[in-house]
Amino acid sequence: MKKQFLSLLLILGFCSGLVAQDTKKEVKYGQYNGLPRQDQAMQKWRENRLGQFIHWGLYAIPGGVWKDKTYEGAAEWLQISAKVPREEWEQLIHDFSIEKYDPNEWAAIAKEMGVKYVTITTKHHDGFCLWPSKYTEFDIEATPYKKDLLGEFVKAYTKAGIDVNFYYSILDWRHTGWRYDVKSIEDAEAFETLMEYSKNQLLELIERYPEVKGFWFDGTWDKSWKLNGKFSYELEKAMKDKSPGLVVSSRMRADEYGKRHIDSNGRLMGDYYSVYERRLPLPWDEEITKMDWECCMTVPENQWGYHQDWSLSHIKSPLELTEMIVHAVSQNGNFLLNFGPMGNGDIRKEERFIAKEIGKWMDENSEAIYGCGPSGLQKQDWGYFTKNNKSGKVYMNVFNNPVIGKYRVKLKKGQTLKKASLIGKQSEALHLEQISKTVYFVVPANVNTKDPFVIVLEIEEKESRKFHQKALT
Ligand code: FHN
Repeated sequence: MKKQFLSLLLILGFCSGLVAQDTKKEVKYGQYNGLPRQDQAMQKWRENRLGQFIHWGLYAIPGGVWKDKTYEGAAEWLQISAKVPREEWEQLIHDFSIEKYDPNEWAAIAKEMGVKYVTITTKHHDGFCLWPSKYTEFDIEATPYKKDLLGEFVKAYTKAGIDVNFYYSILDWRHTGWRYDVKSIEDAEAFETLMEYSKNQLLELIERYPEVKGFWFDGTWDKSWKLNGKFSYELEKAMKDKSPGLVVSSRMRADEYGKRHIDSNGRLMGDYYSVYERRLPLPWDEEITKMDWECCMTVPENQWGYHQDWSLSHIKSPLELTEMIVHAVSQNGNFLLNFGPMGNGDIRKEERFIAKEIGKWMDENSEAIYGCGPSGLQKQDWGYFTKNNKSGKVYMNVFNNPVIGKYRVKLKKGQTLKKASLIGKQSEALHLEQISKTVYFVVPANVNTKDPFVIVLEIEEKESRKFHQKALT
C-alpha cells in the first residue's frame, strides 16, 4: 500500500513537472530588452511624469462636420464615420495652409502647463504624414504649407526643454498593402509592403529627427499585425540599434503567438505598459505600481483630433484632470493629456484655459509630481500619496476634505512621522496627533480647503536592530 502511494506521488510529481514545463513557452520574439530599464533615457522618461499628446492632421479641417452634418464620433475617424471616399478626403490636403501654426507658441503653452514631454501624431490612420517623407506623396510637402512642419515642431519643443516623442499609426486606410487580416498569399504579400513601408518611415523619422526620444504606436490591434510578432520584434531592435535609448510603448508589439503588450510568458513588451486609454487603474492596484506605464487621456469623452462641437459630451475640468495626473503618479504612471489643434494651426481656447489652470497647480506643487512615484503607504480617502525616491520626501496630495478637518496617515512598521508642512511653507510645521505607533492625524492650519493642496511629510525609518548591531561590530 505504501509502495502504491509512493508511486502515485511519483506519477503526480512527474505530471506536475510536465505541466509546469508546459506553461513556460519558448518565446523567441517576446520581450526585447530586460525590464524595467534603468538607463538614463528611461529614468528621464519615468521622471517626466506629465506629457502632452497632440493629434493633428487633415481631420482638423472638417473638425467632425462633413457636408453640414455633425458626427459625434471621434473627429479623427470622420473619414470612416461620414463614409468619405478616399479621393475626396485627400482633397483636404489643399486646405491645410495652417496660417496660425506657431510651434514656439505651442511649446510655450505646454511649458506653462508643466509638461516635460510631448507625443505628436506623425501619421494617423488616414495615412497623411506631417513630415516630408520620401516614401509617400501624401505628406506636408503637398499642402500649401509645404515646409517641414514636424521639423519646426521638434526644434521648438526641444528648445523649450520638452522631450519629443512620435506617435505612428501602423493601421493605414490609404496604403494599398494594409489588411485587417491575412487570409491568402495575396494578403500576405500586400501586408508585407505595408510592413516595409512602416519600417522605412520609422527609420526615416529617427534619421531626420535624431532628437526623438521615443515612439508611441497605434493601429496595432489588427490580426495582420498580431500575425507578425517576429517582424515587430525585429523592428524594435532595428529602431533601438539606430537610436539607443529610444523608449517605445508596449502597443508596438506582439509576440510570435499573437499576444500583444505582454508576451506569452507574462513579460511586458516595449518599455512601458500602454493600455490605459481614457481610463486609469483602480485607485489602488499593487501590481501596476511595479511596472512603468502611461495613461493617455482626452478632455472630452472621446475626441482626440479637433472637433468643432465640444458640447456633445462631458468636458473634463482642469481640476478633474489634475487629480488624474496625481492618481497616475501615485501608482508609478505617466499622464499624457491630449490636445487637438485646429485646422488653421491655432490651439482652441478651452485647451489654452486647461493648460493655464493645470499649470497654476503644477507651478506650486510639481515637487510632488516630477521624479515621484508610489510611497508604499496605505491609500487614504483624502487623496493620494506620492514619494520622491531621491529625497525620500512623501507628499499628501489632498483632493477630498474630511469633515473632521484632520488627515489620517498610516505609516509602515518602524517608521515615525517627524514633521508635516504645507508645500512651499516648509519652515512652518503642522500640528500632528499621534493615535497609535504608526497612525497619525495631520492637522493643517490656514489652508483653503476648496482647492487641492499638498502636505510634505518627513518620515524617519527606524534602523533595524540587526543592522545597528552589525554597524557596531
Ligand atoms: O483610433 C485611435 C484614436 O483615433 C486615437 O488616436 C487613440 C489615441 O490613443 N488611439 C486609437 C484608439 O485606440
